[in-house]
Amino acid sequence: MLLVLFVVLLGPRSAGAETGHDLWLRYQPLPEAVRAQYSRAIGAIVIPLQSPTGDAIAAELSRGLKGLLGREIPRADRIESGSALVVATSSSPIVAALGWDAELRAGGDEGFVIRSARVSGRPAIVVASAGEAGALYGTFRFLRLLQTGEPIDALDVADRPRLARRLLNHWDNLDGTIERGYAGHSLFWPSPSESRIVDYARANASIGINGAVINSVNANPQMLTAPWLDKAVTIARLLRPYRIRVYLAANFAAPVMIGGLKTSDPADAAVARWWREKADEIYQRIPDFGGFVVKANSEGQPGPQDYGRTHADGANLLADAVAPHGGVVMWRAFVYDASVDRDRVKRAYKEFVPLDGTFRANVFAQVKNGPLDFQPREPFHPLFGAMPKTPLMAELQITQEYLGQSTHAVYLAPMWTEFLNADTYARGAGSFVSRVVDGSLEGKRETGMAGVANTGLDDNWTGHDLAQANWYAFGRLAWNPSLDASTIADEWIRMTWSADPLVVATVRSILLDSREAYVHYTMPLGLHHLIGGDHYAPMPENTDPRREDWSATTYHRADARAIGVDRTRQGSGFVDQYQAPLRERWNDPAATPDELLLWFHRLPWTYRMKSGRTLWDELVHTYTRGAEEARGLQARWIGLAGKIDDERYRAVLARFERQTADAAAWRDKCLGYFGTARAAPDPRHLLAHEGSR
Ligand code: GCV
Repeated sequence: MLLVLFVVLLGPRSAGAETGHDLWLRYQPLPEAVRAQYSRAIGAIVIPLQSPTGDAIAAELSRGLKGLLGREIPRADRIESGSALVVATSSSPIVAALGWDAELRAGGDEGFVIRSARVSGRPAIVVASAGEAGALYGTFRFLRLLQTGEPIDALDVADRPRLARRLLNHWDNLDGTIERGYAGHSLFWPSPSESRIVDYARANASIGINGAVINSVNANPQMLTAPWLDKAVTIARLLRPYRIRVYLAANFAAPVMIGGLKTSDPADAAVARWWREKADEIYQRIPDFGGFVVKANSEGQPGPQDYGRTHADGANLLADAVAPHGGVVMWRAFVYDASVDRDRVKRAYKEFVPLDGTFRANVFAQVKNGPLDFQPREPFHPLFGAMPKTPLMAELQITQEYLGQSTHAVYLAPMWTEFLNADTYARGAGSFVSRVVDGSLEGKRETGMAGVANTGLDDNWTGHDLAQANWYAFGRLAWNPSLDASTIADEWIRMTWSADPLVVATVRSILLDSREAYVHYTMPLGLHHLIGGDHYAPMPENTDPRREDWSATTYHRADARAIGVDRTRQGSGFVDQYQAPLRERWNDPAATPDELLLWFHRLPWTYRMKSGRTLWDELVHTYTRGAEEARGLQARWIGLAGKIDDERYRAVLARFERQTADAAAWRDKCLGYFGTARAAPDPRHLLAHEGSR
């Protein structure tokens, strides 16, 4: 095991204002002693790769080493004297001579090794891969070793991604606005911001992201017309050296809306031809195009059901169009048609499970982590483990739509690892969601994870400086879903803030505690969707006139007697969408963990909790605790004054001040509302939910 060298950067950075633009690729000068040690090992750089990716590797190494070591490292064609860093693929004679061929082939095009070796009789560090993508990822991994102060004298690192498709989904509209975006306008639209896109690509490549859906799933059909495809071509050109493929969200009604056809019925031959020709046209312009994501028959979007066809009919139509080019279709399972079931969280399972086995091989069902909609806490989506014949792409939300947006510090890795480590029991104990997603449970080769991006044109990309950690963590987990939240946090902090142990420990503790604090002061004990249309402020009283399932009252049903939703067998029966023993466990309030209690159960205020408190007292306790925890996060941040740069310190502090105030507001609003419901029921409110019990 490598021992971490203590690299203490003394005091805050002095030169230049910190905007946060550099993310975790800041490449700040290392302490003198470490610099000297690293410099000895890297006398020259040898990169025998003549290609755009080779150029990107060279540029990154030059930038990174210059920043970290404070000097230019010369490029050389071969190792002549001293020691060198070599970045190469199997096709290079240097790598061929090392005899690593079989190992590199096994690691695939994206895998790599970083090893101390002897090349031409001289000491070298060799970053090698079967393919250029692996050489790129290995380069960033090597730079991370330096950034985090690891020793590099006896390197032996080998890694490869566990998932094949590691994508960001941008909900970017063609007018430049971003649906659920909280960090400025789009990088892509209405015109690509070219230099920002290159930096975006660098950041993504550094964490292994290899695809981007560049327009919103609420897809404007114009995206598939020539003027917009031209812009997609530009974006693809900028991303390509960094091995990031462009994908597009497609509007299912495009044949009618832009194609001049009378129908978009998937059974219509002219419609099939239209999609084939459209795919051919796209591939002609973007040869490495990844494929389509489709939101169909969901929240008003068109889809195959408009013609009496199934989701599989629709997905297969597009899948056949991209198949000759090696493309895929990611068909979203975010459907909640009210006619399917009274309980919204049951609907996707009811629609999709019967279709398992009917999708083409190049179709993913893209499934959100939870069955409702990116709430602060949900049980895992019951589709994981329930569609063994269909590749499932997990969809996580990096942008904090329901988690304080760009105002609250909420590190999402603990939430995502909770999801990935959940046991579906689909093939007995140990059938973790991560094993469904990485394909190992059912022997699947098509694997992937999509993250709804939190990036925008704000200087620091993500609005809140600490929200950069969520982008970083998503990439790391898509690469390896078994990583833990704390390890990821440490890497990110050292590269983004400082290696000062106090800073690392403080920021780590803030990050790791932040999600649970957020749950405590907003939606504890399994409560969910206590919001209005802005998805930010507390609004437990929200009764949406448009749809019952957009109301908050539907999801807590608080009255004088009880609170929560009965999803047991006596209630909506949602528990039975899970495998045994989960269904039995969650059917029984005594066996259900407190965190999910009111998700599955409707319980009287006097219900005795595991703590010995009544349910009402527990709710008071948890909201009060959450608001205190928010204040505690702020206090910990204040302890960093003078230890980090002033710009980011102040920017984050201002947000913590708002977060603390918001947390108190959540506590007061929710306890006030539930306290009133408990004491004096509003009869209209009771009537509204009578039928849904
Ligand atoms: C892109 C939620 C969000 C919508 C989003 C939708 C989806 O409902 O509030 O903004 O639409 O999820 O995932 O399709």
